[in-house]
Amino acid sequence: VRSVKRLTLLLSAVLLGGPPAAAQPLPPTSALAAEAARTLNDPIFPGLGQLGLDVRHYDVALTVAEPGTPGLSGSVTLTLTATRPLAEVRLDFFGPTVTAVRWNGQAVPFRVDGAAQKLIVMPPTPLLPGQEARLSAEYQGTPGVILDPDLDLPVPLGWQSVPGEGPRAGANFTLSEPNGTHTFLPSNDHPSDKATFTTRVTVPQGYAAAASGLEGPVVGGNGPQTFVFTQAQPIPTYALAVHVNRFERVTAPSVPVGVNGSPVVRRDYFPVGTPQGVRTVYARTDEMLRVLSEWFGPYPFGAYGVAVVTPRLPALETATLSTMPPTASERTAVHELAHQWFGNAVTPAGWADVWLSEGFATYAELLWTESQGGDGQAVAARWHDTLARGGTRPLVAVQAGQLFDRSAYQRGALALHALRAATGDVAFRAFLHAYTARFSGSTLTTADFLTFARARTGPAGEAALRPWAESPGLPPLPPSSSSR
Ligand code: TYR
Repeated sequence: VRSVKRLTLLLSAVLLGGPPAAAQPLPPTSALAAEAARTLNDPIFPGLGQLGLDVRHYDVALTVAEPGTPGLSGSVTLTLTATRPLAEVRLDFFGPTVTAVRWNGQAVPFRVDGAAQKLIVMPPTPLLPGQEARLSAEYQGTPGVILDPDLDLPVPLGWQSVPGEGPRAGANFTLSEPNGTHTFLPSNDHPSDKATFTTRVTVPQGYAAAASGLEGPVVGGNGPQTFVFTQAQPIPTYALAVHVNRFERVTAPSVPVGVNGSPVVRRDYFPVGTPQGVRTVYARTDEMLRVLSEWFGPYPFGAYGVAVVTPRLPALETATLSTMPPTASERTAVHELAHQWFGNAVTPAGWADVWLSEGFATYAELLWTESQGGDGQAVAARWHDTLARGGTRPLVAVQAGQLFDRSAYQRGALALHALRAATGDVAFRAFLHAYTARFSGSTLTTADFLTFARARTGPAGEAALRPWAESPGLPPLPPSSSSR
């Protein structure tokens, strides 16, 4: 969703008395086809996305007939618009076999390009800026496997299957950052195109599904049941959570830290048999929500909680429902919660800017430590030591292996510590509130961040950030901020 552009289109449609596209002459067909093949040209993942495509909403229906096995059947309707004429719609997809595609309800030709990981759809007429269309796809089979050795993750990305073993039930869930969502969902799989989601998951009796957003009534009685979730605020595709397991759904009183003090629904999902020690890590989520919202501004979504998985994978900040391994610490819990603001609501425009997610989430760990009476400056000093010993780089990543490295996390966090030291706590907090208010629901680059910091905190704030953003070496440890 690119709301500013949408507003501009809407305004010009109103002012000109018709859709703006009608007035523009169309380029010749061959030029349109070449245009349609352009991706978003992300410097780290150049193949992702389609230039000019804007997906506003995904209405996803997934059926998991045998939890714990990879098989899946899906049906999705995307609400699309375009910011340039598109003769073809090229969605990222490396999933099961596509059986049907419809355009505004009418069957249309399509093809799958496995090498490019695209589902290519030919609409009856090009999609023009300002027009909206509904593209539906049906698919069934086994999701693709996306391995990126550079990322150092222990599993392939995307749709996960955990076979049942002994008393443990089979389970499935998504672990998609950065580019795994298109293993199970045809999508414009790049953070610059955020969208809202309706997710319906059908599972056998005895199982439960969980997904990003607020849960609606369960559909179905005896036999398979369908769980429905509405994610009403736009999120990046990688942040979509889908979980299937034999779950205990544990609710807690809502916490009034949403926009204008609105209640944030609290629910956690624990696989049946999850030990108490694992659950204890989440006993203070309400306090974490209060502490972080004081620093960051209102919590941006309608719900928060975790879904615990059994494999020992890295935790992931899936929207409204963080995905947590059984080994996660309280510190990891704070980190994933902070990502709801930074990553899910305020989103880096491309993968090179991922420190805007990881640096802020890491800094939240320090803020939480301080709120519990701990020594934040000691935390910062440890980060600085780690970077001094292990090496570091400027904040904007230039290759996949850097996305989740020490510099994205600790150097990114120290950049914020430097800003705080330069401005004092009061101005730093005001800056964070203004930042989330300005960029929640949208995306930004590192350059946008620096511009915004200068506008809000003046040349001193920008000067504190610059060396962290740009210097090849390690700037000195910022001093502890006084509570000015
Ligand atoms: N973003 C995660 C964090 O909170 C790390 C991660 C990255 C986890 C990619 C999974 C993944 O696929 O730090």
